[in-house]
Amino acid sequence: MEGTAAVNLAPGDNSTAALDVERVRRDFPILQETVYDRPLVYFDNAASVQKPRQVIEAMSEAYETYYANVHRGVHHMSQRSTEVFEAGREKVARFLNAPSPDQIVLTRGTTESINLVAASYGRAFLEEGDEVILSVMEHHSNIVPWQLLRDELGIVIKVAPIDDQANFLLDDFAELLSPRTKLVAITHISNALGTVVPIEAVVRLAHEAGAVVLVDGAQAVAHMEIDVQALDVDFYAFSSHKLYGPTGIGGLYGKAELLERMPPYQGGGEMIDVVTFEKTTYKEPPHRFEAGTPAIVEGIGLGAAIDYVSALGRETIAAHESGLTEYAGERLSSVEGLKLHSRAKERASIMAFEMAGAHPHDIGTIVDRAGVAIRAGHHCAQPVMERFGVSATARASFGLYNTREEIDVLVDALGRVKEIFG
Ligand code: 7TS
Repeated sequence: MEGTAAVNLAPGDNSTAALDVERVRRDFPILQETVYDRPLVYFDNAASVQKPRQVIEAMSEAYETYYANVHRGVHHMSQRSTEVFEAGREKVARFLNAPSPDQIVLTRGTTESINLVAASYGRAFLEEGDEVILSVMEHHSNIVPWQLLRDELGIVIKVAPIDDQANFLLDDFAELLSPRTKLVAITHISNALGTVVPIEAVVRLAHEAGAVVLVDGAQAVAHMEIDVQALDVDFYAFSSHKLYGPTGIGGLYGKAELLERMPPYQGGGEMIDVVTFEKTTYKEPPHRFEAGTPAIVEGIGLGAAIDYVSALGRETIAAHESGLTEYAGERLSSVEGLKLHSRAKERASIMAFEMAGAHPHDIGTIVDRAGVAIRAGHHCAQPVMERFGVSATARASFGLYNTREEIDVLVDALGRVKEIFG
């Protein structure tokens, strides 16, 4: 069936769905490409995932048949663009189980969502001496906005640790909480290690201390079921491009009572109610935080990506990826001289490793010759690199279209790294 996602129900069991990977792979045109005459093995999914044709086609269709600016025109095309764009927001709300689409601010992505909270909520409600808790695993985009606020307001940043196996230490986190803690900004899944943070417990403890919680969901949205109400998070940030959608768009979920109290952080068209030179009044959320023409077609693409992922089912995707992660764990530990950093008990499909004698960039270059795309570097998480005493690691990260055979290709290529550097 054209346009439907590839799920096979196991015979006689309607509750277990297994992912039909071969069929899913046919949805992704780029997977037909070759690199140095080898089939592309794309293991850089934590940086950005590839796009199914359903997303590409939804975006082309918008440009070819109904594109116009949104929220402004009475004409047909503008109304149709607005409808499909706003349907994207509704899909995000359903996908995260937000009570209302009005609680979804569309942004450029996770980075902009976190900066929005720092610039609006932070400036309005934090003051000198107030404490913000981060974890040592944060991506730079969940560190630097708080440092900018520290420079401006004199807030204090505290850092929750992990152990040598990369497990998040909940008890140590609890000890950092104090009556001065106003905000906890924490990743759901570490992009550098794959560690899954126990968000429900973090939120419970933070709320008991009177702090609000912002979760960086950049690495989580495509890999697990997210229910912002069940998690009871105050803010949840994500990027479309890690969710099989286009770049340039993402979102911020916020609790209604918080968004309503927050002042605008950027001024322009779309976010105002009435403007005079004396005084301007602002729209209600989410539009109050969306100054200027939004990423219209990207929003439409994001809606198509959510349809795609939802049709496959996040539980089905998670089961497939957890099988891959387990297999990769076994295969990688058989490679002589390889040290795995991703060893937390609760972890997602991200495998960070080092190899004795070989710089991660050399590993990346050698496996690239075999068609395998992995990432080498500090993964925009320099503090956690320092925690492990390294400046860089190699990282293979899996998405819904990856297979065990592809992991075998990586492991063979790592054998060549060993031959050269071992
Ligand atoms: N937070 C986490 C946990 C991330 O993994 C990333 C991007 C971001 C925030 C920023 O997202 P953006 O879409 O606003 O840029 N992570 C990565 C990565 O691991 N390699 O490249 C980008």
